Amino acid sequence: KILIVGANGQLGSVLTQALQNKYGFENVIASDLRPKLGFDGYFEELDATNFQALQSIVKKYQITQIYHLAAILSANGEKDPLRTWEINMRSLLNVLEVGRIEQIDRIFYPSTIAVFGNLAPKEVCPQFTFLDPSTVYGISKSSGENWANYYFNRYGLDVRSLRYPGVIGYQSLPGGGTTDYAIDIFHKAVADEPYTCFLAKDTRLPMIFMDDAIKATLQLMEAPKEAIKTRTSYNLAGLSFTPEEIATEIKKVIPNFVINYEPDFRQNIAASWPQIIDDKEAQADWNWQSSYTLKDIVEIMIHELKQQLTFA
Ligand code: VAH
Repeated sequence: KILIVGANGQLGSVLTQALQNKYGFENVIASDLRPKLGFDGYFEELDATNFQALQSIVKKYQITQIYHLAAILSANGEKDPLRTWEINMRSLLNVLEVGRIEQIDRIFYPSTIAVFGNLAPKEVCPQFTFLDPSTVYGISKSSGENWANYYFNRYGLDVRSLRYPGVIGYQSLPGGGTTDYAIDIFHKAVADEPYTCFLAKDTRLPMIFMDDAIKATLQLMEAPKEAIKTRTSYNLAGLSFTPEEIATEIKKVIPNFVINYEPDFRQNIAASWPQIIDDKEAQADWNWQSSYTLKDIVEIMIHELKQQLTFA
């Protein structure tokens, strides 16, 4: 039985469905602060900063795997740094502790390219380098990676983790990250509205298509234990592009699309992150390979969002 914490989020909602399809409806328990309208499946209301509440759900369903996807992201996190730290760390420590006490088989913990800061190489950022995050979100995730590694080494808890780039999907909306522009831009484009980008036009960032992000997550979680050599978190790459490049690609499909640039505080966050990620360890250890180009992503996003508009 699998428990998903943060099942209403951008990634959580899509991952929940993927897990239901793969392991069967009755074997997946979604949880989040509030129930989600129209959700199809097993659901529990859960605030993961409450250890007892988490433990009782784990016991109730005899949970064997946890995907812990709840967190406050980079841009939102800066509004209240201490609260962000509390929520991101307390929920992780609760998940790790419940994993240890209830002898959970496997835990998934998402990390991020936000663990890197100005000391890490910007072009082609390797797996092992300085971690000097610029946001409280990044600080919580780099600490979280070390906690994951600690629980593995000290207690043998099988925690696995990926450093996601910005995730682009049509199924859900992101919640307060710096890479959100790459989803927002499509929603404006298909509605025939101009888009005002909060990053400068030449800000190159690592991104990944949702289907690739889900594929990588399932692949990592299914890999044999011996294959997982990195117990902090794996670098994961899809592709990298700038706002100007994605706008140019969108204009090939929607010629009237207009983009303006008004960089705000998120520009500084983006500027502290690597532009390109080297994920050769993920490729070597568990055969990771991304499959979507910018052209693919733009075509699929526009097609799917147009359909959503038609049927809404
Ligand atoms: C954010 N999408 O922008 C997240 C992320 C790659 C960064 O983890 O905060």
